[in-house]
Amino acid sequence: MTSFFKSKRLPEGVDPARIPPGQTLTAPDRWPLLHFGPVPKVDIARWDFRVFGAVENPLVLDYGELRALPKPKPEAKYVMAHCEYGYTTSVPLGVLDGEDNLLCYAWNGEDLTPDHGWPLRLLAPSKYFWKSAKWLRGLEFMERNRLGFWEQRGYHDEADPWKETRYW
Ligand SMILES: Nc1nc2c(c(=O)[nH]1)N[C@H]1C(S)=C(S)[C@@H](COP(=O)(O)O)O[C@H]1N2
Ligand SMILES: [Mo]
Repeated sequence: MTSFFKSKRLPEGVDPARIPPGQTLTAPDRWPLLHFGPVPKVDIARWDFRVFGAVENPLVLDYGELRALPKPKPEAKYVMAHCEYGYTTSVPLGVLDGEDNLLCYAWNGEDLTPDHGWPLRLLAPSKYFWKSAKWLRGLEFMERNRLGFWEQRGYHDEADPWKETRYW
C-alpha cells in the first residue's frame, strides 16, 4: 500500500484511508467500462421501472415519470422545514441526507402522539432538538440559508450539541 501511495499522487482532499486495500482511485476522464454482455439497445418509449416484491405499493414508472421524481437541484444547499403555525427551522441539505435523520410519523412501533409531532416530524439527532420540527407541512430546498423561527430569536443556527452552539 505504502508504495502505491508513494508512486501515485492523490488529489487534494482525498484521504488515503478511504481507499480500500487493492483498490485504486480513478477519475472521471478514465471511468472504466466493465460489464457482462453487450450494452442494451433501449426503446425509451417502452422502458419501465418496477418497484415490486415485499412492498406495500408496487409501482411502475415510465421514463418520464422516473425523471420527474422530485429531486433536489444541484444548487439546493439548505432545507427549510415549514410547520403548522409558521414554525420554521433550516438544516444543511447534507444533514437531511444523513442516515440518522428522519422524517417520521411513528416511534417504537406506534404513531407519534400529536404533542410529539404527529402526523409528521423531522428528527435530526445531530442537531439540538429545536431543529426537530414537529407538525411538518413542507420542505423548502434553498440555494442560500435563511434563519428559522428560533434562529431569528437568538438560537444558534448551527445547533451542534458537540460544540454547544446554542445561542449567538
Ligand atoms: N412545529 C414545531 N416544532 C418544534 C417546536 C415548535 O415549537 N414547533 N419546538 C422545538 C423544540 S424547541 C423542541 S425542544 C422539540 C421538542 O420536541 P418534543 O416536544 O417531542 O420533545 O421540538 C421542536 N420542534
Ligand atoms: Mo427546545
